[in-house]
Amino acid sequence: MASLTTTLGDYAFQNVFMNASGVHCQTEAELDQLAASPAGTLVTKTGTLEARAGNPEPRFAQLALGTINSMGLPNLGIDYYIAYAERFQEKHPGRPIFLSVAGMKPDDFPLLAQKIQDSGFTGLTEFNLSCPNVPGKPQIAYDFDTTEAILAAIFKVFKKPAGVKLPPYFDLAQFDQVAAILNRYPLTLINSINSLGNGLWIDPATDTTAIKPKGGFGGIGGQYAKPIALANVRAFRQRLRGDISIIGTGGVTTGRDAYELILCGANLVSLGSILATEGLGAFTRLSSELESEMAKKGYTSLAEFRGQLKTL
Ligand code: RRO
Repeated sequence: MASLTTTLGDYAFQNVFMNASGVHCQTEAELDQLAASPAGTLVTKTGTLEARAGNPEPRFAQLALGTINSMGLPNLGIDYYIAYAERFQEKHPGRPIFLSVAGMKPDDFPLLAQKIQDSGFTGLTEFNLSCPNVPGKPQIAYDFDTTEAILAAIFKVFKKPAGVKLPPYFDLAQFDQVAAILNRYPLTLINSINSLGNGLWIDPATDTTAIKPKGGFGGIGGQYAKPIALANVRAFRQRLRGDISIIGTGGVTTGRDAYELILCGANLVSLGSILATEGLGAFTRLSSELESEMAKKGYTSLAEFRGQLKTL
């Protein structure tokens, strides 16, 4: 029987799947439902220093092969998610979870880091450097100088396990540059990739965009993103220090998709669009499909094929 247990840094998880931040994780009720699902762990909605309402609706739409969103960082604020995580730890010792956080400006990042550092949180923190949807704010991790400055400021105060959520990159020189920066900091993980920023979908019947914010531009997820996600996980696995683990995110719709992200080097696999579309049942279906794929290939553990992509 194939096992889906996995490790990331010093942490162990009973199942390789988790939610992607933003999906089913804004409120305590949603987070509790994730905790009761077969997912191996969970991440909160990206929290900011102050709670935010986000962008005007409609701001999410289902597309033929995925989703488009311009949520605009709606969240209940970092204090809410830290308090949730502290309660969760009490109730579920030995089940590490992730906080996701983002600054509305670079100077917010060390303040967020300090709050988490000063809290009782013992899990992992994902600093989101790649939200594509706040009007007027660029995706931080496309600006390498700002990325480096933020990492330097975070690690001055932050001593707990930390990672960064990255946008998709498309040029091998970018992978070299970003990996060189990341390798200079005591990161435990990266999460690759966020949605494909600023896509546009047009309704053929009405010639209208699918969502309202930013003139219809939004982050694209689902099957559209899978080949980009595979390439990003693979490219970073080849360039990052061995002690930096990877959460693979992007376009996972089947167990085979998850298998391929693990072949590229993923330690955990997160579900975004498919979780939004299918609901929590996606964890059961994908776990069973991944087990079948492993059985077909003769594997009983993820470690046997993680990172073992073959090339010609
Ligand atoms: O809230 C959002 O609009 C959002 C965020 Br913070 C993100 O990181 N990725 C995304 O697709 N949407």
